[in-house]
Amino acid sequence: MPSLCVFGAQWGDEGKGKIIDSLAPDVDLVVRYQGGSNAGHTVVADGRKFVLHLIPSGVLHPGRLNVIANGVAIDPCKLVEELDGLMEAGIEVTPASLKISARAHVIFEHHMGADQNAERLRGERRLGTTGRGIGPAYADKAARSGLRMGDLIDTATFRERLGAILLERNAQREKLFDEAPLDLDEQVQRYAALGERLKPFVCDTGALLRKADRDGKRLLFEAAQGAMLDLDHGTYPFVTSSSTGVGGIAPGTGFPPARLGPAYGIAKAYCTRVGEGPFPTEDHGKAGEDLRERGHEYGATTGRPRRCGWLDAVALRYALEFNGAEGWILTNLDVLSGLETIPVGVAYRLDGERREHFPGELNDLSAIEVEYEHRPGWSEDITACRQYADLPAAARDYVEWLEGVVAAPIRMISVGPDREQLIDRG
Ligand code: 2SA
Ligand code: MG
Repeated sequence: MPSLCVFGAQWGDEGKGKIIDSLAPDVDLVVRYQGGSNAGHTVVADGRKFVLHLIPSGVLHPGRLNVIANGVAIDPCKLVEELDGLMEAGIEVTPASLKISARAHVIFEHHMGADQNAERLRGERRLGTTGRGIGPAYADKAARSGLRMGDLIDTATFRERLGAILLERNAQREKLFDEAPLDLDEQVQRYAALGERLKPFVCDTGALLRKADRDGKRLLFEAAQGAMLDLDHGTYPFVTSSSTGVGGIAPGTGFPPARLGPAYGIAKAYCTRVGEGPFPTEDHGKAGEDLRERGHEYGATTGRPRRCGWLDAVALRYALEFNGAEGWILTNLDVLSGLETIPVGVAYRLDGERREHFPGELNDLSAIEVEYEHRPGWSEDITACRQYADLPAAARDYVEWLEGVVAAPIRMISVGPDREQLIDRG
């Protein structure tokens, strides 16, 4: 296995943290390549819960090299907080176990302000962002006016570069939002100190990854958010500002696409979405609320209650297809235990016509009706199952029926939050 990519095949929060953590012992490097501290990857190890935002989910396994590659938008404040939190919990993170790309863009306070102001301006049409400055930071990157980790740690030029940017941003803050300007001295002092702290971790991670590949090391690429939040292929404009699938790896790392190995999507046995935007199989009633409580569906970064509903086979098929997934990993199957029947969206109806393909247009998405199939449920607690054969027959039927509907094999099944609660189907 040269490399492996694991991505979210829904709207995020599919359980990527847990799956990456359980795959980490079999690889040498774990690489985050997009998104930023908007992500919340939860890992439960020996009863202890860790929520990772920027640091790859391989960090709990000693001996792995964790890489924050160039495609990640880094809030240095949050990164240092995360490092300190891990150290306090007894997880050692050193420049030998974590590398940060000098090319990764930096999220500053003005980006967070711009994100939150843009949401306020949008009013009813807000996107429901995490407010972490993601959109404005990636916009600056594309506009070629961003600063990168390499600039942050360059003490000779940092002040001048940030000064030029703040001049423009402060004018906007004052004129458009009647907000106090950010003080250059204070900002330079704060961010330069963060840069100083992070400097030992910063290097050319693209070169490092290519060399690791040449040396026969195994790489695991860890996506953040979900395929349906992909900037190009998701439900635009209700998306995040990066390429959340396999397509983001090459630009986000400098790793040659021809060297990429198989990709696996992760999907929950039901579906959630946090933030605004289309969610065809959303359940607005009691069943949706029950899913939220049983699955503890609250944002791992913002604490926002997640919208809940049923597995959408149309969207999932699309997500697996455009990412070229060889198979997928089914998570939170235990949350469905006790349901008499389990609804699954199998097709859409638009203008009276049956559709099995995910529409690209937002207008079409708001007009669709979902066709459901109701599968028989099971009443047993499945959280202690470790072999596929341990699952009740109805749960196995559900799994095998899903494989058929989505036309892709399910490689692993998660039956609880702990790293042990996993069924590997090989
Ligand atoms: P942003 O902040 O610009 O990326 O927001 C744009 C949309 O992307 C969604 N988004 C997410 N969706 C699910 N999970 C995410 N991470 C956190 C979590 C979210 C949280 O793990 O729970 O705590 O609220 C994540 N990050 C971004 C976001 O909701 C917008 O719809
Ligand atoms: Mg999450």
